[in-house]
Amino acid sequence: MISFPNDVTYHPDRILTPLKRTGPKGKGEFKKISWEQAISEVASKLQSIIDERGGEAILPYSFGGNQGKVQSRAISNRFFAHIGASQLERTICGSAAVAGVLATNGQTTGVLPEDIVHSKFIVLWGTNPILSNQHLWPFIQKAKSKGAKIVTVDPFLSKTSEEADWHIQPNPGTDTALALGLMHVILKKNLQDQEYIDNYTLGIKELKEHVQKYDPKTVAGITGLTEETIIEFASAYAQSSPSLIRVLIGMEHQVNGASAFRAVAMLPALTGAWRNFGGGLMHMTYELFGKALNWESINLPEALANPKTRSINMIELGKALNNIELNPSIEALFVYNSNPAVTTPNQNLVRKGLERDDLLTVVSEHFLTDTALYADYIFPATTVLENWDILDSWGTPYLNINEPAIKPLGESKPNSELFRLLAREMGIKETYLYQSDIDIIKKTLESDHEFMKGISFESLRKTGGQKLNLPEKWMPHAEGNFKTSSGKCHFYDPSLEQSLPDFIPMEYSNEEKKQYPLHLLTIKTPKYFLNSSHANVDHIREKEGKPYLEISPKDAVKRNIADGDELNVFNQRGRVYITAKISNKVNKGVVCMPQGYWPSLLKGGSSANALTNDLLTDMGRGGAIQEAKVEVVKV
Ligand SMILES: Nc1nc2c(c(=O)[nH]1)N[C@H]1C(S)=C(S)[C@@H](COP(=O)(O)OP(=O)(O)OC[C@H]3O[C@@H](n4cnc5c(=O)[nH]c(N)nc54)[C@H](O)[C@@H]3O)O[C@H]1N2
Ligand SMILES: Nc1nc2c(c(=O)[nH]1)N[C@H]1C(S)=C(S)[C@@H](COP(=O)(O)OP(=O)(O)OC[C@H]3O[C@@H](n4cnc5c(=O)[nH]c(N)nc54)[C@H](O)[C@@H]3O)O[C@H]1N2
Ligand SMILES: [Mo]
Repeated sequence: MISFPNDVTYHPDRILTPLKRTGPKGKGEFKKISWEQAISEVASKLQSIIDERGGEAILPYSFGGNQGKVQSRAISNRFFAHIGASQLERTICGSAAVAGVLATNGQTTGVLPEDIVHSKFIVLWGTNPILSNQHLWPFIQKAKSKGAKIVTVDPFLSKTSEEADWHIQPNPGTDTALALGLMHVILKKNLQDQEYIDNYTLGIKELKEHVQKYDPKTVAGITGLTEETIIEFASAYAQSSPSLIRVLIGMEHQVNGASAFRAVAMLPALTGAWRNFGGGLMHMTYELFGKALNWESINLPEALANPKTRSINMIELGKALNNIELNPSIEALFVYNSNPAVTTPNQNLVRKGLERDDLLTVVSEHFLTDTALYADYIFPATTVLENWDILDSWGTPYLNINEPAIKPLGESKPNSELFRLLAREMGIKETYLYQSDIDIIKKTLESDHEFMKGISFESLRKTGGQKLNLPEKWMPHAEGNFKTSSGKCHFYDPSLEQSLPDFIPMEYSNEEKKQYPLHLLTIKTPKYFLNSSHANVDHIREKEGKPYLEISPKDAVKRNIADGDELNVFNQRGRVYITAKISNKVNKGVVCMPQGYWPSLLKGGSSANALTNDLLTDMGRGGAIQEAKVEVVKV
């Protein structure tokens, strides 16, 4: 078992005082200093940068560490907006997926998680719920016990795929072609729901013409699947009812990632799956909270209206830190709720940036992460057991309140308090920077929306979390009601750069293909890490075991690699030393290693993201992290 209190809050390695760097960057040599000194020095350094180079020379960097609305955005966003900092495009997770689904449906809230128990044919498309969506898995099992067939679509034989009735294993990044191929078969076999299409969709004529070229033979060539598999999958999906496709983010990290989501999202409208309770697409639920809560309390318009400052995409952190032509160049990086030296693609470029002696790096953390090693100043952050917050949900309709269970340990402070202290030190007068956490939460809950009936600050304190007050049977598109500009499901949209989703693969030169012939997946296979979180805890890392490169028998033989051999996996961006595991979990041509391990704790000092790409996706400006080619040799 892992225990959050023991493994995080009370962990002996926890940082409990502010620290100031004493040795070279990256070496982890620090001395303890007081909050007064740390705040005074950081505030004065930020102020000098603002005076000399302008606020845009400061870049905040935050993401998934804390997803509470108060500790992830309210005060920090006001602070950075006020000082005119560069804005961060926070697109590393979900952005491309959302952009794709929105292009088709206009909203991402489809079937709700608990309603999956009514489904009879469940496609887990590029998602691995046994590991990555553990609260959904029991409902999938319940559906299975009631006779549902479970299908996974995944280039990797994930834990979930091992449990599924049918694992369909396409080449990575080819889902757009597969989805269009399924549509080809469905239309050819006349398995579509014509009435649903006529009433609630736009562009069937264009789609029909478009999918002509995605015949099973062509799609088999692209995906590596057999023609029979494609035909059988299309038929089984279209003829089962209720049929559900569950997507999360797995296939978004490809150059074609958003198009894949856009195409997959069309399938339930083509077959009319939305008509049946438990049928349709299951994705996110943020729109429900968008309506339910008073978001202006978090994203205070008067505080955020100000800056028209430039945006830097978080995927491109390495490029941004090393770009001397940026005007102004980045002089200060302020990291909280994130560990970019591990989780951001193109790790070596990120580290090269972090090594810059002229860069002021400030990190707020629980632990001395690989990012914090490069900090000039580290602030000790509270954990969720020690601060207030309010949390919406990514994929459920439950609203949660986070009430501190204990007083902050040591000198740790919530992120919100850190930014209040900096604001005060910098002489900022605006009262919105000093609003208390509880006041923000209470105001966020001030909403007359019907979804909030029966939910209040007091009731949430009693229950911890409550389901939004939704209609008993949530069937958003049983009768259309898409949230697109036309109110219909968009098979075709001339306002988009691609009016129809198309499979456009990454182009590699013959030279590159020869040098780096293997497609590398770097996915969340560790059960007990949350991205890079918890990967520093010895007994958790022991439970996960050391990382392996999964390689197919054919690719291994070709390279004279045996199980357990030490390997050097490399490309033009970096190299990772890792042990071989010959397995049938990947097809020939694909290799896979886990993400999340800290480079500093691995032999060779690099982890998965040393090999990944910082290219952006086709829509949504996400990261094509999985578009990485490598070669492997024995060391
Ligand atoms: N244990 C654990 N749980 C987690 C996390 C964690 O780190 N550890 N992280 C959390 C976070 S931040 C997120 S975003 C969610 C993500 O949860 P998921 O959306 O489930 O995403 P992943 O686990 O990244 O990938 C799911 C599957 O997609 C597959 N995949 C990769 N490329 C492709 C492709 O091109 N096509 C298809 N069809 N499949 C592909 C991978 O092989 C993998 O098995 O998980 C959350 N849950
Ligand atoms: N190769 C590859 N790279 C990936 C992915 C992949 O599948 N493959 N997945 C991507 C995805 S989906 C995501 S979401 C990102 C996640 O990437 P990150 O956002 O970097 O997430 P974590 O690795 O969990 O790091 C979060 C850090 O925040 C700290 N933290 C937690 N709570 C608090 C708090 O209240 N205050 C402060 N100051 N700090 C706190 C934790 O200690 C931890 O070090 O990684 C992405 N990177
Ligand atoms: Mo994520």
